Amino acid sequence: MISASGSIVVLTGAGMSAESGIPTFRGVDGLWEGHRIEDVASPEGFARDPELVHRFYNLRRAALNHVEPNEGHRALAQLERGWKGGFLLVTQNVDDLHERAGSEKLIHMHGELRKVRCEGCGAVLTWTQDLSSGTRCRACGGIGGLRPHIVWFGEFPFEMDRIMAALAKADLFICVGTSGVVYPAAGFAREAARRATCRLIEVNVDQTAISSHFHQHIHGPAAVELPKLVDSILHGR
Ligand code: BV8
Ligand code: ZN
Repeated sequence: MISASGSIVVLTGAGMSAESGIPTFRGVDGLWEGHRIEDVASPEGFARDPELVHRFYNLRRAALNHVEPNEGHRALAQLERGWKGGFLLVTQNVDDLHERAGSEKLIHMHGELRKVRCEGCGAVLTWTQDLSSGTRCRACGGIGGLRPHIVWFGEFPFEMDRIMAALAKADLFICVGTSGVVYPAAGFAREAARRATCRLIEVNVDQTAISSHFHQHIHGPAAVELPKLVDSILHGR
């Protein structure tokens, strides 16, 4: 499938965490408490009703205390450890299940639930509790400047240069559990496909908006299909 010195890029979306009990965005029809997620996860939404947005993230941050990585997360960590060539895992997810499963070569292109950023002093702080407009910044003591360290709709994703550089030299691109609706992540398959020798594999329980870019579509849940795929990559089965 790929030479042992080849480089692998993996992109994961909400379907990666579905079997850990974290609902996907399409699973809830893109709604939360009757609000469109694009409206809540946006700077405009935060300016309009900061407490609503804080509640949206406080509930999801608290939910992290009750979920565990699944066999899919563990399989990707095993692939990273066992692969001798280049490896990069890019996730659109803001949960910490990849790192808790042992992944290290990891980019959270849409930010992280367990981090907050101070608009006053720029500090990015690890944060596991609730956040509100009255919370004081541990770094500068300012109040009212803390926001989730999350990339909202209309904001620039993190580490795009590093991601595009990895895609430009990928020999294998694996896309797991994303509906391929949100850009620029949804465009990564097309980027990888620019390299004629790159093999593209999609792992999903459904067809997606980007399925046409892939050479292989593995139809099934990530926690079931990824351990088999990783085994075939590492042991050339
Ligand atoms: C940007 C953090 C400029 C927030 C997120 C009009 C047309 C095209 C684009 C746009 C447009 N208007 C605006 C845009 C740009 C916009 C965008 O794409 N909008 C969409 C809605 C049209 N994008 C942006 O604003 C981005 N920024 O464009 O800046 C720019 C552009 C280029 C270069 C530089 C700058 C910022 C987007 C980031 C928004 N933040 N997350 C939070 O989480 O609260 S996005 C959020 O939604 C997720 O992070 C994720 O990215 C996305 C949800 O998608 P998925 O992860 O795919 O999840 P989903 O539920 O959709 O699908 C789940 C899939 O899993 C399904 O396919 C399902 O079948 C599958 N599945 C389910 N169970 C399993 C499974 N698969 C395997 N196993 C299972 N068990
Ligand atoms: Zn501060």
